[in-house]
Amino acid sequence: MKHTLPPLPYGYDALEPYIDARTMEIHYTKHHQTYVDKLNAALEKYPDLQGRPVEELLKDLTGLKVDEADRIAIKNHGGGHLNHSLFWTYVDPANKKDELLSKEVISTFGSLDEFKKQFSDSAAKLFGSGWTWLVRDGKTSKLEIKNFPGQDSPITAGQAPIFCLDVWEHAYYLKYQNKRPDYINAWWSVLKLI
Ligand code: MN3
Repeated sequence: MKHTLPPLPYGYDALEPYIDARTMEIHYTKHHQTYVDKLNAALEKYPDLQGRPVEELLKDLTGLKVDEADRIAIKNHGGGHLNHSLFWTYVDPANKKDELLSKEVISTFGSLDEFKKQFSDSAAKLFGSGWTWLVRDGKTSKLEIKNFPGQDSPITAGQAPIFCLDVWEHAYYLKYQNKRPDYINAWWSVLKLI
């Protein structure tokens, strides 16, 4: 079984003007597709792993019986595949506000504005390429804002994904160039979950 690009349930222009159609098209059909293809290539030698969901591979990353180079490839490209699959669902224009989550965010961070400020700061400060996440910690069950470098998945670190922001330059460069804070600001307009 090969991993495949999940269908995008909305048009490339659905997040305009905040995230432009050209960026969405390239991000989904080129960047995400490449992670899928390279994950499949990394699993070629391991037929017993090919049927396992990418979440399982990433949760059990250190326990996989694979060569070290392939473990790194599964981490990077499996992470890239899962991160993008989740990212597309979090910004789905059909999403509604999650009242329970919003209440928990307010009780954890003080207010929605304070949460957004902390999350935006974290995303702005992330050095190089990576993702900023709202996660639920596996041990404390508390909500936390976390940066992960590259395509590392919170799942590998024992944290449950709530939502995320892709701060790789490929996610915003065409429209925002070096102005990452403008992209972060715009992204709040397409995140309807809180
Ligand atoms: Mn990306």
